[in-house]
Amino acid sequence: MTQTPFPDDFLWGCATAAYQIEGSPLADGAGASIWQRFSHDPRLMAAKGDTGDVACDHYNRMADDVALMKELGLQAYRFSVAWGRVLPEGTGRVNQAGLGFYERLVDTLLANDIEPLCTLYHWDMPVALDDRGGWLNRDSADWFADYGRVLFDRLDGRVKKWVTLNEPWVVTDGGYLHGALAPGHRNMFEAPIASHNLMRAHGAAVKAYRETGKHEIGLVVNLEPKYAASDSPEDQAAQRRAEAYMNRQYLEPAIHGRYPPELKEIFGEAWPDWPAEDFALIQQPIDFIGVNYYTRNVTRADDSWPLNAGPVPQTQATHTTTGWEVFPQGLTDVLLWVKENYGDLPLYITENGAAFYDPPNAEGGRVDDPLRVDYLRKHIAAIGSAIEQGADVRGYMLWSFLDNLEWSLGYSKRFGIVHVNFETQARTPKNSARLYSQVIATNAATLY
Ligand code: GBH
Repeated sequence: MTQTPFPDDFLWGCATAAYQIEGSPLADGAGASIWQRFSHDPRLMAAKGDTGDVACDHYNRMADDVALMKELGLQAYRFSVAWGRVLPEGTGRVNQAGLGFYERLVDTLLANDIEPLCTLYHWDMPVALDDRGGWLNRDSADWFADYGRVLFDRLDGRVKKWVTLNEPWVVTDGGYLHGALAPGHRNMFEAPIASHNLMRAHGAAVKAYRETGKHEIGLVVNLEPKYAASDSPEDQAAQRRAEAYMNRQYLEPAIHGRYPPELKEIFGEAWPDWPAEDFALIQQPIDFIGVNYYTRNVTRADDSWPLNAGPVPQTQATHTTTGWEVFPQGLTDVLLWVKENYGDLPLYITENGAAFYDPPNAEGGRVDDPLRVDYLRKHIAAIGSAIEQGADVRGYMLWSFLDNLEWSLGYSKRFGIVHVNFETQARTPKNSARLYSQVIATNAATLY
């Protein structure tokens, strides 16, 4: 048997998010989310007409979907809870039917020996709270902790790995600065406030978890290593700004209780002076860091871009259908970067995967997706390499189990290892799913 760098108890799974797969967003007394509102507004949604109304109909097909996970050999499944199913008004009254869906999901996973990883917030704030200012309201930290308590009380023990937020950078940059994602604001003064309140909410939820929770809770960040285009002081400074903005804006306060100084330079007068006590709340000890990795950036000073940092296009490289460069080495580099800058916390890859062209129909019951197979092989090997160099990586959650609603890009971008025919809802494992089953069965030894 070939040597594998992956430890015996390494956790292999897949990830999804509620609004992207569930459908039936208003069923059984659920309160609408900002994504319900955003996707139904043609002025906001880029892929007009694509909504989460049906998505993968996972809300009605949960048991079959878990059976398919079992068939593929998944050991873990990272899902998110739609806040408004559990608390239709965002706070206060609990909707037992909505909570019941997640309880059934968790029980079905456990009955199939699949470990649940539960994310509290994957971008779908209840509209009732958005109408009160959403993440711009300082009370959002308390709303979020109260919501967390409802889930911890009901599910801790059955769920042993919790995530507070998925990618606060994307929530802020997409939702409050550039308007490409819900709630669709474009406001430089709002972005730092939303970011800061997201981090206060993260801290408040971790603090609430410590009151009763007996297992692990962490934060998920999207990381794209930034490589300076040259040794010039200008490009080096651009690299530092880009890194501070995307990669350190959330890890730095969560782990070290401070912001990178570059943010003040980046936001100028839009960057407030924060109350010192906020950092004590934000810097709650966490049990792991979740890393979502898709691509990298080569960065140069370029004042036609915000941050005076622009990308250097990598014309020779392979790109996915979302236009992202395929760069496996970046995953090794970023895992070692986290270790170096944020210490020896256990790491999970909480998302990694790629959209490539797949047909809308799985003709003859098969989907040949060689580019995705190649992407996965290389990225999993890149994790192996990081482990060999000392990174404490404990698991890998492939994005994604199913083709799904790629947010404002709609159904045109397919990230699944299981093909979904959105006319018939038929599921067809792609060749990449077969590859992944082998990776799991051999703990990746077949890759070496
Ligand atoms: C994740 O975010 C989400 O958590 C998930 O819901 C989503 O479906 C999945 O990824 C796929 O998109 O244009 O080259 O500069 C992804 C975070 C941040 C990754 C922005 C790509 C831009 C790369 N993304 N980044 S580039």
